[in-house]
Amino acid sequence: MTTTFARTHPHRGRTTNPTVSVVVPALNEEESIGWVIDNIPGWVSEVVLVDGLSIDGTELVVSDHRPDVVVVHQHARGKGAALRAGFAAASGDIIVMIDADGSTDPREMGRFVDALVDGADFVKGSRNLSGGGSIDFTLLRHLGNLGFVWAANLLFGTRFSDLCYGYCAFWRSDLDRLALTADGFEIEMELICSAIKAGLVIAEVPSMELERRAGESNLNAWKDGKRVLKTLLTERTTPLERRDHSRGALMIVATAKPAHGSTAWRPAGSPAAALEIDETTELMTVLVAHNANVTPELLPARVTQTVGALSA
Ligand SMILES: Nc1nc2c(ncn2[C@@H]2O[C@H](COP(=O)(O)OP(=O)(O)OP(=O)(O)O)[C@@H](O)[C@H]2O)c(=O)[nH]1
Ligand SMILES: [Mg+2]
Repeated sequence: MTTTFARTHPHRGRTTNPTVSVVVPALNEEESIGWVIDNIPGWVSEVVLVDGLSIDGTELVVSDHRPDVVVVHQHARGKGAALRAGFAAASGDIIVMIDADGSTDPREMGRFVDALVDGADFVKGSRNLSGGGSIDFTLLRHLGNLGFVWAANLLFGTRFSDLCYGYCAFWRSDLDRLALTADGFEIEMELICSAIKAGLVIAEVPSMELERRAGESNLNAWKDGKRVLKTLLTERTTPLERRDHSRGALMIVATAKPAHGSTAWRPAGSPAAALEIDETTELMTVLVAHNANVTPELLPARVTQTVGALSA
């Protein structure tokens, strides 16, 4: 395990016997998600699945394999929006993020949690430490990744061995300090840059990236690579306090999901747009968190309960 940065803030309310929430963003992963759910360790107290409006049976498979999974929906498209919604919904002391395609192995989770309990604030998996690796890297992605690691280390004076990997864990009490805003795959870069700037003690643990078990990749190496690069460069010069995360993470817990192919569930632009939901969806609970600019008037009449901060 390698550790970077000195702690600049005291531990707040940390326990040696923490509860753990696992957040899993999933977009059309019906063929892989069952394996992922089945391999989540028994000591995990909560699994939050963020369904990115899948048009396959992802949610059904999940509820078959683990009926107590908390399913939430995101307010904008993309892995970043999904993770932010999932983080806001999580209730455990520790949040672990993993992918739904089987490429991040849930059986490795213990080492992430152990590193946090041992004193780290933020733990990231590394495919380049001894004991780690990847059987999912293409040459282009591998070279791109090395470039990002080199550039980030240069810009931030760090000694990371890997970046842009979707296996991370942190204490939920630090979530607000991370002030996350990213909607797309650049969320992984934003997370690390935020953790650095927030002065968190960051540890790397070895991780073996597996092949996605089935289905289609959502990543476009060039397009998403450019977003990651932009995030890295912007992050170096923008203090955390200047980041506008007022749009916040808003997630919607529904009893039924919108009809397949529904256009009513739009990517966010305004909170009103985010809440424009399909007529077939029966909303039970809307969870609003992190200063989302949502007022009670914007909530549809069918919302029976709100949890979290409404900015009224
Ligand atoms: N909820 C949600 N999940 C998403 C979205 N985009 C990607 N994901 C999930 O995020 C995880 C990572 O996405 P992948 O498409 O596997 O991207 P990748 O791992 O970089 O690419 P591969 O190595 O080719 O699999 C997977 O679990 C996806 O299902 C989205 O818009 N919404
Ligand atoms: Mg993947």
